[in-house]
Amino acid sequence: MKSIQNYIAGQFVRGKREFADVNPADGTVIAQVTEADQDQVDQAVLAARNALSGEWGRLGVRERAARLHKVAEGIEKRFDCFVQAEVADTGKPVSLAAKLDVPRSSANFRVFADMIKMAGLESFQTETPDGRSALNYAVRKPLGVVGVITPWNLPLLLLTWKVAPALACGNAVVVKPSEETPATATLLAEAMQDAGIPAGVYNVVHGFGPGSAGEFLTQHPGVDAVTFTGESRTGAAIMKAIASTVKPVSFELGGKNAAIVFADCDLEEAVSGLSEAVFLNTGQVCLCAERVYVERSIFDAFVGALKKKAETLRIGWPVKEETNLGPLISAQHRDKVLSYFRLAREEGATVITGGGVPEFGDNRDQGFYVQPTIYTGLPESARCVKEEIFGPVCHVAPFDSEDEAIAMANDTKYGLATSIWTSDLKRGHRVAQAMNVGITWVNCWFLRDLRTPFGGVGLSGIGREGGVHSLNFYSELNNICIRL
Ligand code: NAD
Ligand code: 6OH
Repeated sequence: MKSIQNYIAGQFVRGKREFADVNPADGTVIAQVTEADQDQVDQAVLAARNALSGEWGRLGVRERAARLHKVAEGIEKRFDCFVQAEVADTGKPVSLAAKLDVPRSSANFRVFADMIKMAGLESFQTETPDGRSALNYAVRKPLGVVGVITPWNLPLLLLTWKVAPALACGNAVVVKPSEETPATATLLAEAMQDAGIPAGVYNVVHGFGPGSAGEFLTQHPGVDAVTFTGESRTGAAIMKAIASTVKPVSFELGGKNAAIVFADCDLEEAVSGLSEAVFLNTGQVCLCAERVYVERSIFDAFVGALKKKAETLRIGWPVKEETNLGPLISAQHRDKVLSYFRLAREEGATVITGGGVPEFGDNRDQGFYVQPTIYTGLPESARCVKEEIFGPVCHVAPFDSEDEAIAMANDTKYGLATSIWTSDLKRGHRVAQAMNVGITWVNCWFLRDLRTPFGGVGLSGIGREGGVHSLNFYSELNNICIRL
């Protein structure tokens, strides 16, 4: 049986306890994972602290950036291993891991390596009212030891999205990947070693949240900042846990994202874009649209076309090239999604397609699949319209005016992403600017430029990462004022 270990101070280390890593496609155990105890988390934090005062702390920005480019090369060199590990852990289709997760992970290192080399900071020539003059300028310093806690849906992509800028800014990290998807974080340690990232700069501790590595890390007095991606209620628990030590936090949390489809859109483009926005990664992307608002005159045509798309998705073994819909991550998560399928019916939904579990007649019946599902007919107050489900499911509702669409889209405690589908450019701008979210796409979805601000409002998060926003979060700025 494969074993997945912690990575502390440049060494792969076992612990006293192990837990099973399960393949969501058929429920089989694919590896045993070492669970880090308090001692090992202490060791990882100490290793990171020591690394800051060692070679890593003395490296200039150019050399740091060069090594991060080598990490990207190391990911590319192990491309197939990363793809296989991600597919086995998550059940996502191999085509998706090869197109999205792994290429984006090396891109994360390349972009932040380049950005830190180019990054400038403010300076001000100062004149005070009492006639003195000074020069003010800021310098960037690492935060120190950064705790990185990540979810299971895009494991390597989301981990490197935080690790790359943290290292670019000169920090050392202790990462706690999701217990559901431990493999690629440990594999990344090999790329770190090859790239000459000194021991202790990148540490991995495996385990769970409460009473395990996640909690040990967030509560650790030696951790200077915490960056977290995951559920909103986990964000709240982490915030509580770290309140007494007053650390900076960056939170990328859940969503209940809306899409607004106007009658003047290119219908084919909108249907195909929304099929991705609803079903990509089996709906397990924080940016996925679970609420789709469609102008009444094209409502029936849109629903019919989206149903057709949903029914032609190829649900199957994740390792097969032709598969474009895999299982959900776990039995527990499938129970949650199925409980919303039941609730939708109780709340009075019309089932356009799906709403159940596919039958294969082979080992996939022990996996965690659900059907791609579309509902209509729910009131806006329904729990299925208000709560994040995180599965391949959406509710489609009609609207009659732009104002009504905006009001419905914004009627949520979340505020991560929206997509707007229209061929009227002015309307696209106007509606985009009315959205209470961190990210709005017009005539596209999940089209990323890593220099742009990324994050959410309300229950969807605190702060922004991406581009200079990441550099600013992962740095302390020291402003220096020189009397002239
Ligand atoms: P989760 O919150 O259950 O777990 C995320 C991580 O937090 C895991 O590593 C987990 O072990 C750890 N954790 C759990 N409890 C903890 C605690 N008390 N202290 C410290 N660590 C703890 O999230 P998930 O189920 O893995 O991921 C799905 C959720 O993540 C969805 O809500 C989704 O919307 C959200 N998400 C958001 C973004 C974004 O960018 N906004 C991106 C991806 C996923
Ligand atoms: C959430 O599941 C997806 C998040 C995506 C990013 O953080 C990104 O940088 O594209």
